Amino acid sequence: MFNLVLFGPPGSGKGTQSITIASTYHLQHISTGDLLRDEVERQTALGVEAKKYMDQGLLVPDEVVIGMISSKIDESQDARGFIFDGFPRTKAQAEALDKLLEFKNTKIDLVLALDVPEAELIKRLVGRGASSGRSDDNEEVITKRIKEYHSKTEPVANYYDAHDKLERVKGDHSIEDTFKLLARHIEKYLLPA
Ligand code: B4P
Repeated sequence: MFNLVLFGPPGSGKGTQSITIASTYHLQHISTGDLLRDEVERQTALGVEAKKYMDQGLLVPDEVVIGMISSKIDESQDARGFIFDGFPRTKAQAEALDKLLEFKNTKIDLVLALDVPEAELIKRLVGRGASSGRSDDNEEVITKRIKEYHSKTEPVANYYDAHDKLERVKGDHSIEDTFKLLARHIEKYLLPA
């Protein structure tokens, strides 16, 4: 089994790249952003709670996200491996993920951190907001999301660096060229399926 975390600030291209990585290497894609938006759309109790945070650019509480991930991993028993997109976003989530995977006799193999300048992040997210209508893609909320990233999520990179799992990749190239850079790291572990 090969398990990958795709890490980076909001708008760095985690979701965009995860889709291609998942299909190229046959990995099960788990995006906490997508899972949360699905709960919001279906107006479940979890979704109603999560929306309060997402609309403000804040992270959803750890216990909500960890519970959601745990059941998603359980649903995918036969996967070749997982690509975690947008998770973990706090040190508590990283520790919880290690425990969940250990219980399944597996672990995180590689963490790829996308590095994109802040002005480019804002430009991309404002652009996405204009076309998708996502409620968290307006300039005021984007600024809060980036602040939340620096205070709560960036320390997760140090956590994985201390475990020798982190590789930094420049994410301000085209979508195709960024994928090629990511693929170079992934293919040290597994080839396209
Ligand atoms: P997410 O859904 O994870 O979204 P994101 O960080 O905004 O975007 P991502 O990095 O995936 O960027 P994308 O590829 O879409 O999070 C949304 C919210 O959910 C969070 O704020 C939080 O409230 C909540 N949440 C999610 N996970 C959580 C967790 N674990 N704990 C707590 N709360 C959680 O790219 C963005 C745009 O850029 C797109 O329009 C794309 O087309 C464009 N783009 C991508 N790559 C490009 C490139 N190379 N060049 C030009 N444009 C590019």
